[in-house]
Amino acid sequence: MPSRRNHSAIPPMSDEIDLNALSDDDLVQQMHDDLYDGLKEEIEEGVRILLGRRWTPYDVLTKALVEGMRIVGEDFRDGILFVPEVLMSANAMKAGMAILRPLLVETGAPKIGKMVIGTVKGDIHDIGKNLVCMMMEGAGFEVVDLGINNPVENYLKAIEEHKPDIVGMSALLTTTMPYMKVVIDTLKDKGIRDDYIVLVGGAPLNEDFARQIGADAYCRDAAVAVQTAKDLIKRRHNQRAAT
Ligand code: B1M
Repeated sequence: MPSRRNHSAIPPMSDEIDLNALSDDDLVQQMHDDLYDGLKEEIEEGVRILLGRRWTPYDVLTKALVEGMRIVGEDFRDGILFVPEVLMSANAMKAGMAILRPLLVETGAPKIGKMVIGTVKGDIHDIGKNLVCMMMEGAGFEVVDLGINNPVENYLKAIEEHKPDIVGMSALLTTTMPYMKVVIDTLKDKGIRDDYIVLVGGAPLNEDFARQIGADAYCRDAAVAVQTAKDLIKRRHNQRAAT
């Protein structure tokens, strides 16, 4: 089992640790280690403990899970972790997210817009996209999740079927991010590009790239995606009201 650099001061054998006995800070450190080691059950337990201590689902998500995944990402990049290990971390992360999902999407608010979103063709990374889905749902958007590895045809079919306000795309690889332009160019060719707000996100993207491919905005993270979606929907409504 991989061992994290700068491991926390807590002894490494997670199954010998009573997670309940740890302070909040130590528990979060331990969860970073457990995520690193792909320990699904420990992550589930940690999430439940933090929620029981009245942490908000958003804080559990960002401080315990997303931060833990950031550390995994660094060591994956540096060749310390490899695909099978990262897959285990990803599964542990997803298990934690599954507990948080109903809490984050719980909202009695009327729907403020609809988004179709998917990870683009050739790309199977979905943790970030799933997070965006959860946060958007929590903010009152209806979300149609196309999953991973989506060719342009999937976006077109979903647009036709669901008539969304927003088309969202996620890409985590430098080799797959250009495919976002394929989708946007196809919308342009069909004369429907301006019918939708197009939002893009994923670690290798930036604002320049989003501008170059003709997206409406680049979203650095899920919280930015929510705020950007709200702002652009509002702007659209105002424009329509003015005409
Ligand atoms: Co992959 N992987 N991976 N990987 N992986 C990266 C992306 C990489 C940067 C790691 C590295 O440093 N080397 C690297 C890409 C390098 C590059 O392109 N320059 C890489 C590589 C190379 C690969 C493979 C090619 C490895 C191989 O096979 N040799 C392979 C590719 C498979 C494929 O897609 N065809 C691969 C496979 C995998 C796993 C399957 C093992 C696993 C994915 C599991 C899964 O997703 N179900 C995996 C993982 C987990 C990662 C890292 C470690 C973590 C990604 C993640 O989940 N981050 C990643 C390293 C990294 O990113 N630092 C890496 C946490 C997540 C919350 O953040 O996804 O950025 P993120 O999402 C954020 C924002 O970006 C934004 O909001 C999210 C939430 O705040 N956002 C959006 C994302 N999408 C959005 C869409 C929006 C809006 C905002 O629409 C509106």
